[in-house]
Amino acid sequence: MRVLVLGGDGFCGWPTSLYLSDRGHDVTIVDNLSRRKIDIDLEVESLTPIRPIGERIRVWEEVSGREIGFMSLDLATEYDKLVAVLTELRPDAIVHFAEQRAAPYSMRTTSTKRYTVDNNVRATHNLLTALVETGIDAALAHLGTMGVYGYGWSGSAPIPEGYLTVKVPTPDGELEREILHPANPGSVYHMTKTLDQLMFAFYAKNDGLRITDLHQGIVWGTQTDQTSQDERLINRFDYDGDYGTVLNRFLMQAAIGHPLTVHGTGGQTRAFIHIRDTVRCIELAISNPPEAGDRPRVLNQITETHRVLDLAKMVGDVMGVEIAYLPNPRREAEENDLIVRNDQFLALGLQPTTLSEGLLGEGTEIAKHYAYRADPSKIIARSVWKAGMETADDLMTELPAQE
Ligand code: NAD
Ligand code: USQ
Repeated sequence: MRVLVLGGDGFCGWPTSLYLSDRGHDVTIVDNLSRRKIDIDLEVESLTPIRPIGERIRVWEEVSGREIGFMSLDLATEYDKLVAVLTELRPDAIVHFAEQRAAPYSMRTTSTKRYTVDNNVRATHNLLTALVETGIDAALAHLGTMGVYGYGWSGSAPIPEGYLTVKVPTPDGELEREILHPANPGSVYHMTKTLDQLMFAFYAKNDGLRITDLHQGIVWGTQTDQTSQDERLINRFDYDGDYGTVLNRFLMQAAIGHPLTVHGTGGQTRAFIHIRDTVRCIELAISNPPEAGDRPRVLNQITETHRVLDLAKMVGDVMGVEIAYLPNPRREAEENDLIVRNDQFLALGLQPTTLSEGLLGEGTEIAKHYAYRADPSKIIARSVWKAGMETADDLMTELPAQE
């Protein structure tokens, strides 16, 4: 298949591009490299030394003999260029990763809230209108998030895959309907994903676009079989308070002997997936698209759920580091249950990579290997959901000083 990977320079996009290329697909990456620019603004770098996109692509060709195309393009602002790229390449499938994806970054300032909405909503809408304008009937797979459902809204009932069956009372009795699961975002970033869902529903209904929305859990791990073939292909590893996600952060913190930064009681339960499964799910999704006229297909792209505190205890026990219970900078429930349906990916043949000490060990090795690149001052999450919330800096004196 000819596949466009939008956001193909990012944490999920780069390994997906290499995986699809390795599997024989003809891949072109579209990215405006905004994620690299945000690192510069935040004065932080991926723990792993990621190479410039041109070098990454050259090394992949050297290693695999396969070419990957690259187009520098801002999906949110360069609409005409997007139409030109689509018209020229006429992709069979499009994978859309290209959004600002960090909840803490989206809550940092008024400016980052506005940027996140402007970037994400416009990028998605431009893509949809460009597909309609060009008449390209590509299978579109978008990376959504488990966070669109919110946490704890339906108690301990399993979260369905996108749609919920409800009973509507009428004077003549109850009607049964399937509706999009109510949206309950916990950050401006998550809110943009709920807005994306409405745009998908409209364009699938009105224009027959074939859309799959992948409600992905927190991705952990770093390397795949492809990115580990040469150090210059290494994937990014975010550990800072804005972009680092919880399990990778704990692995990195443990590797440098930093207390594990549990927010609040650590009673938050979240869904997880390893990066190796992310790339497999993407290929399954673009190979099994809905038909024109179908509503968007929603798949929960997760393999397991864990409580944050259980993860901290697991990492802490294996690595011999303490847990630091920090004031939670987010407005979120202290505790929640989470049971998630993921039947569709299992039926498509996904064999989940579950969290095991072996994989934790691999993550820890990478974190230890590049620990010299870590800036410990960037670890604490300082972005608060509401002005005036207590911050972890109040406890900083209690945390051991870092080199
Ligand atoms: P990332 O920030 O590493 O990658 C996103 C890429 O998109 C970056 O390379 C960035 O430069 C590019 N991009 C952003 N806006 C763009 C624009 N307007 N035009 C062109 N390129 C643009 O993020 P990631 O972790 O790889 O996440 C990819 C997608 O998966 C996101 O949509 C995210 O919401 C979703 N997701 C990620 C996770 C996770 O744990 N990382 C979990 C669930 C869902
Ligand atoms: N947390 C800690 N300590 C930390 C970091 C996080 O206790 O050092 C807690 C948070 O308070 C939260 C949970 O861990 O309760 C998850 O936080 P996270 O930063 O790992 O994940 P999140 O903000 O939800 O965002 C990430 C990705 C996002 C994706 C989402 C999937 O950045 O792109 O959409 O995971 S999901 O969470 O399923 O919605």
